[in-house]
Amino acid sequence: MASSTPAPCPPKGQALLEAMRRHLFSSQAKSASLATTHDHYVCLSLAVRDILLTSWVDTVDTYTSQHVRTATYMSAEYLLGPHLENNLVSLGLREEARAACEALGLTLEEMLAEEPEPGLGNGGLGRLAACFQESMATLELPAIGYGIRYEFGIFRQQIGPTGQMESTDPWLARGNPWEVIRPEWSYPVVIGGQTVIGVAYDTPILGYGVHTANTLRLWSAQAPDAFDFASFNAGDYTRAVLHKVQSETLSKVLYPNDELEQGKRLRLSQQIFFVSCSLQDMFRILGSQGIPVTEFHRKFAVQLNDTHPAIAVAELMRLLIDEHGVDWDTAWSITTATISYTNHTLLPEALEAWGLELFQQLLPRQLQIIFEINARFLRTLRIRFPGQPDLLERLSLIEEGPHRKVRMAHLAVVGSHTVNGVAELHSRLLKENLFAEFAQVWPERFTNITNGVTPRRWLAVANPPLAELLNDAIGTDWCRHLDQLRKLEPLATDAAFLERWQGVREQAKERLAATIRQDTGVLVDPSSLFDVQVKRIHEYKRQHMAALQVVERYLRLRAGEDLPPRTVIFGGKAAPGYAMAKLIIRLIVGMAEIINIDPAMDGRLRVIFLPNFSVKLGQKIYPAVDLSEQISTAGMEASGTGNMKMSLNGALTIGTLDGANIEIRDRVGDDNFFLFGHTAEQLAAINRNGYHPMPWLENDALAKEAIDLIGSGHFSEGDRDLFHPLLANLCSSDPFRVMADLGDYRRAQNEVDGAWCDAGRWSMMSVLNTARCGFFSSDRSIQEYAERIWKVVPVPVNSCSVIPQSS
Ligand code: OAK
Repeated sequence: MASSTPAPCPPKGQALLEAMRRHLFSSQAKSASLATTHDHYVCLSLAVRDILLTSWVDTVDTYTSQHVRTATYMSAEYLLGPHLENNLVSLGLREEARAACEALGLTLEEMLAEEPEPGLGNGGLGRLAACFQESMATLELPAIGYGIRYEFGIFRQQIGPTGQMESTDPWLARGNPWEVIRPEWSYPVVIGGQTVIGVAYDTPILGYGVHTANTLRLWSAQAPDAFDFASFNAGDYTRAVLHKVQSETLSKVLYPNDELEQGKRLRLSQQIFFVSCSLQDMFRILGSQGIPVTEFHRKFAVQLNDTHPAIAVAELMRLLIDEHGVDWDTAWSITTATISYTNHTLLPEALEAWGLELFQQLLPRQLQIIFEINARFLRTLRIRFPGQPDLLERLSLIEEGPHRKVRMAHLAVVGSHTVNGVAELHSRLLKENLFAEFAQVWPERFTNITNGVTPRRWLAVANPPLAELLNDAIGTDWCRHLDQLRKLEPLATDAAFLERWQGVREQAKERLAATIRQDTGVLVDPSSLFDVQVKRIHEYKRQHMAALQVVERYLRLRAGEDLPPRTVIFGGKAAPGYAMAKLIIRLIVGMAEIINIDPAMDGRLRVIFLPNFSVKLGQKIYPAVDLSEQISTAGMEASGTGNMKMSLNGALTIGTLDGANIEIRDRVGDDNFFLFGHTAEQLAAINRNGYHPMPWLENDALAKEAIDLIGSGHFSEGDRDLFHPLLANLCSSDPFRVMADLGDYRRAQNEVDGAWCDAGRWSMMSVLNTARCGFFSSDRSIQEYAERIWKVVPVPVNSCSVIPQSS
């Protein structure tokens, strides 16, 4: 707790302070003497919530009274991150809250640290959904986010000597001041003949500097009855609560797989559960506004965030036909005019396909509808493409064979008016590969919308010193119009500005160094080059290639080479069942243990694995990155969004021509980006000729030495077997083409070393990265969705409360 005498509170801070005191009594039922830090956090959050409630209620009133066209975003994941600071920034009240805390002998940082983050997502897809919600509100677009209120979010990761250890994430254990339960909006969903009830929990999503507060509506599963009285009276207590327990399992926990489909019964149940509740909610809204169901597509645009909600195609048909008496053809026109689908990966292991038996057991009526959709679809194909039964089989919604399956991506494409990829290259590859034949059938259906990130969370909240420098240098408009960052360009050669820029960067690096010390016990030098790769651990993202590079650097330093000091920082979770990803973590941890205590390194190399990468931790990391590692195998990373967050905060990228890296390089300029590696086309050509890593490895003495060192047990306490699966894979099939790119990666890393030695030039390149990254705002992405796909227009909310405009 702060002990110095607090400065006098400004008027709004005074109001917050009073509200905090009031909530301590009326919400927490405590006196000051018994209040914990968590109580104070809850009181501050409730005080902030009181302020934003006006906007929230006014927004709903405005949308309802004006019968506005509404975008609804359906996503199984929302990786939201903490709300408090984001809401304070959106309301322009961060400094007032700081003053209020200080008046109570607290610090704002203590309060922020108390907030558990809602980790209701795995990685890129879930975080994008969260950025999009915030941008929709900021752009004053009528929108609702629909998803699942998982009781346990993404697992917590601890790092021990054996690598990753998982534990549960009980983020709701102490309550959640940001949500409101709406028991009056609950809907039945029949799954496998049993009825489950979905209850709405609403969270306000504030726009920045506007009065719009949209709703994120997450469904929690409940049994229709607390228990079965017949069993209870017969003394069978377990049976009496069985259905309750089974039902509530539906929203219990987030599946921790990123881009890996496991085809589990519970997962399909989760999907129909949240999709059906959401669609029923839309019918309820329609009814409450007196709009006929045949106008569904005029009232709502429904965006599917990948195929997890693709069952919506069949469920909307079912609701229209069975519940609302609409005929098939009208229902189909409405459905396809309503739904659009975003694909987020080309990886085949992420493609959802549900076994027919399971589908039949759980969702017999929806399966019947899917068969009918398919029959009609194949009939039109047969007429357009006569005599091509193979084409029909390839495009069918049903995969034939001994285990017939429903192809959810095909259902999504057939049921949507628009299908988009998330970066230029990704959208092109979708049209050329995954959906090539669909693109021949419906070329006009496919488009691209490049991803973006919200500058509020990823700059204003995460990096206040940089935000302040920007405000001084180019005004405050950048936060709503990120293109304004262009105004920084002339300052990239201004010595006084560069000095301030350097100061901001040093602050961020010192802050991260303190976190590293706290979380890992390792001391790092904030003046060393911070080389960072944080993202889910996956072989296609090639953390093992970065690890090999670190081993090579270690060998070169030991051999007496003079290289500038580097701190190589890794972070990210591995899916609990993904053995190779866990082994990669184990390797990094083993390397860190040896390298960080080797006196021969003389402080010139540190390796860090930061445990439990999350939105909160990301906010500390992104501002402190000098070198952003975006090194996926070309053609495999759909877009990436960490690449945008780092570049926006002034990092330089070392990267392949993959995903949005290509567009980042196009914008920041090839002089300000370290490019390496084969292109997707080159890799395709190599693959056609039959790839083998050995020829690449045989010509590369340093790579061989690094692999041998790992194989010798140097990083595994003498255990020569531990990393065998990883090394054998690299040397035999090398599915992610590490060996083909390793030499060029080394060349680019050497260029980085050279560039880092010219501090002035590096700073200039850093400024240019920020200056030219305005395109990658999620406001721009959402503007494109709204104009090109949803046809939804802004509806400003007038409110009597005043919102200050500053970041
Ligand atoms: C997760 C599960 C299934 C399918 C895709 C994902 C996913 O997270 N994909 C990621 O989506 C991000 C947002 O579009 C992209 O930036 C990442 O490149 C992509 O891997």
